[in-house]
Amino acid sequence: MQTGTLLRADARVEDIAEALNSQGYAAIERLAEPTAMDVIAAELRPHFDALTTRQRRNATGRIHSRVLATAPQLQQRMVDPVILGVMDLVLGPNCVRYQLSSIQGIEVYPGARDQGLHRDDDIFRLPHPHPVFEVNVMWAVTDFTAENGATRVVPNSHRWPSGKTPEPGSEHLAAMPKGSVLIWLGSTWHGACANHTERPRIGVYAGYSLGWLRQEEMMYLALPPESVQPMPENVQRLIGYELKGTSTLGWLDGRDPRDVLGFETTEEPTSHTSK
Ligand SMILES: O=C(O)CCC(=O)C(=O)O
Ligand SMILES: [Fe+2]
Repeated sequence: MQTGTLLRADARVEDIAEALNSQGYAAIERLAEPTAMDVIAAELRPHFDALTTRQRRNATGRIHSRVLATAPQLQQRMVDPVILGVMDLVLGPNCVRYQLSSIQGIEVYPGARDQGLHRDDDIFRLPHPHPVFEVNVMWAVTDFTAENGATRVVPNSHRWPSGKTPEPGSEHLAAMPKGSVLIWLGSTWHGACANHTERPRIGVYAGYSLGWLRQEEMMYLALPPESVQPMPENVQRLIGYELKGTSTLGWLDGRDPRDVLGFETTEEPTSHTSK
């Protein structure tokens, strides 16, 4: 399997977005410090350890958006300026505000087999090709290697019509050191590789989508107001605690939900597109 190219951490967001739009994915080497990933690994550890054997289906442990409440370093990665800069360019044109659709911590244990290739946005059952409404990222919390279950992606597959499936061996391997991030369009075929090593592979998946679309996870239940109140304002907003249109989309009792909940609004949102 061919190894995908890694962009440098100082790459321009325009160039990252261009790679993403043209080949369906982009990977950025060490966008975050490896030590930040160690902090995230520690934040997530109790949640992974609490999974029962039955929950570790296909030798993979999955924890969900709820973990964000007790993971300040993970919160920071969700609003990484480079990631938001890319989302501004790719999702921004089709919505007033975009949002976090779901988060998953994914621990691929030794012995896990190849995850089947799939398109994440097929949960919406829209025929392909279609305009981009979802963009996903995977932070490498441990190194991602050919042996331990790195994600593989099928270049250019985001343009394929429904029903066309990948040829074996056509994938690119997103091998990347800890702290790197893989970004792919919701329509790009991909999946985790098998883990042939003795150690788990840990990644954090985050889905971003247009602010007028239903979120994959029930975010207001996973992260209710009392758990979101202590978070930074831009994280609260990304979870969905804001108006998603210019006046009424996402309102509560006819008002901005932030005002109703007593959430402090210090500044007009600038970190992602506001039309
Ligand atoms: O764990 C990975 O590398 C990919 C996971 C994935 O694609 C998914 O769960 O939808
Ligand atoms: Fe996926």
